[in-house]
Amino acid sequence: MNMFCYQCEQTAKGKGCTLQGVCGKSPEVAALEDLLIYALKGISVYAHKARELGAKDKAIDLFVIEGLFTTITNVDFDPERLQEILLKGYEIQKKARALYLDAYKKQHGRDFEGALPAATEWKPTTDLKGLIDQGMGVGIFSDVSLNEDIRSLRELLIYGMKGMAAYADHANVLGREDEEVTAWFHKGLEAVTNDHLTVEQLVGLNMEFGKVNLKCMELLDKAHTDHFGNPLPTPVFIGVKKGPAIVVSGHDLFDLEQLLQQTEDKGISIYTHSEMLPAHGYPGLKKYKHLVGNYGGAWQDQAKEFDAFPGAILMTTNCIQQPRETYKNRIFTTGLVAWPGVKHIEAVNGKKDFTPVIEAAIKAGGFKEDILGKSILTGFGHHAVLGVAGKVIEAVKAGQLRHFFLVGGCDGAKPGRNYYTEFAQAVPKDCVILTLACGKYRFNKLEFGDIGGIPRLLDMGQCNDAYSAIQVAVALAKAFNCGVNELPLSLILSWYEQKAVCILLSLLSLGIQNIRIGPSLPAFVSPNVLSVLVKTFNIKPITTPKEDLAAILGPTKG
Ligand code: SF4
Ligand code: SF3
Repeated sequence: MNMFCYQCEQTAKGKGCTLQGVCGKSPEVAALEDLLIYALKGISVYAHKARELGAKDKAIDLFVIEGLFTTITNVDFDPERLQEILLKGYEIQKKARALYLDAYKKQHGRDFEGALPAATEWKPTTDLKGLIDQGMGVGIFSDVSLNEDIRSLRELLIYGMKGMAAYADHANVLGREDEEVTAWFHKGLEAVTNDHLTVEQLVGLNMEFGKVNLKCMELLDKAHTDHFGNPLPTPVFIGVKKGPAIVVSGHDLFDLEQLLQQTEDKGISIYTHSEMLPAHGYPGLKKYKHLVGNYGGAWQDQAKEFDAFPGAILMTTNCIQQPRETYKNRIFTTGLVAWPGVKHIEAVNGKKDFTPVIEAAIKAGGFKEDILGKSILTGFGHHAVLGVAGKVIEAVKAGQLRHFFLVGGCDGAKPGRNYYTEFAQAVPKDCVILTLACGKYRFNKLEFGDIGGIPRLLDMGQCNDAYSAIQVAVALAKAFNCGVNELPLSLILSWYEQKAVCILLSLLSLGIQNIRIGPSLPAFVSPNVLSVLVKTFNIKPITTPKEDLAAILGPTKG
């Protein structure tokens, strides 16, 4: 076996990528990412123990958050960049050790002498080959004798924390932090090195994590709405405008804002791509006249679409795929995204200079003529939806609005994902579909109409805006004087990468039941762990749109 990775839905044969990642991750990158996770565990053991003694350090916290984010599917494919991160990680480890040992001595009046997990002793070799060899020895199955349920629950927690790290990082660049969220990264990573934890304790920690992730999504929601204003329902143009163009992908709204500022009055049109679509709803971003529209579909269609895009491309977060040679000189990465040979825009004192992207856009020439297109709607965050809550509640009470479906999550390349298109199309006309994340591209260009002025398809935003969906569900439950599980609301989720894992854990931690999940179940969930989830939360895999709709609405009505 060259590598082992099963963290995403696309994993080979539904079991694990062992020769090469289906995502394009090489065994070398897989080993370096395994080593990074190992290094982060060691750092967090110190950081967690230091925090218990009242000592903390911002550089350590940020390194762990960014390190986790780096290992999310489709973020960093560059061995040399990973090498740099690992070498910095060793410096951070030494800092964390000193922080803990000092705090210990201050508290106890003597030196610490106990034993700590092996990861705390990691020392890198300086060459890339040596680091890859080290990484091969610390992967998911390095401890073959580990109980499979313990392994499953540890990986579930690590993947959830990777997702939360992305959200914490986005909040961080906007100057927001929450002590409980930050501290939990260290607590969680320390817990997965603890050989004494039982299955029950790890299940409990996963649920506790779900609550903390909810707090993190709330933090990011606040960071976004304080900085950019509350999203407003907004039509988004999906044609193109003549002239030079830049398309911006990923989730980082702050990157988009900086690019919009730097391209004002330059005659360049800015387009959103994939998870950047909800940006159009924010007053602080929609005010820029040259933010003209949304280009293309979800991430898995990028090679063909970027090829055809006569401008520059900026990837702010996942999901990047191997760039074709035809556009390799006009695609740029920033933040934690990296691809070997692709130009990276670094932040200097929190600010980014996008001049190379702008120059590449001008050089590429842009669109030769306007291409008319229709508009799609976005901007239905919790503020907008709750603003018309009275109308919604009335429609439900009058029997005009029968059921809400949250059909959302990640998109991906598998043919089985047509389920979500067919499901949305089969939802009866007296029901509303809430959606979020990039899975919406399966159906967001179709016509759904409205129910008494309430659009039947409400785009609530990015994956992190699952927070909005939860807020709306809680408010509806309050209005109808029932629990969220008693609402006429069903969750039909699609997952691909680790942000979906943290969102799922948040939903479960709130006690939300009957979630349907697809297109397949996670390979890292062991049969016993799955049976706990099924027994406690009645989680189920999707079947067919017809069968699932009949089960939810009743056979005669569906
Ligand atoms: Fe395979 Fe997904 Fe891991 Fe990539 S991230 S190597 S596709 S399991
Ligand atoms: Fe999509 Fe990659 Fe997950 Fe934020 S952009 S949802 S897959």
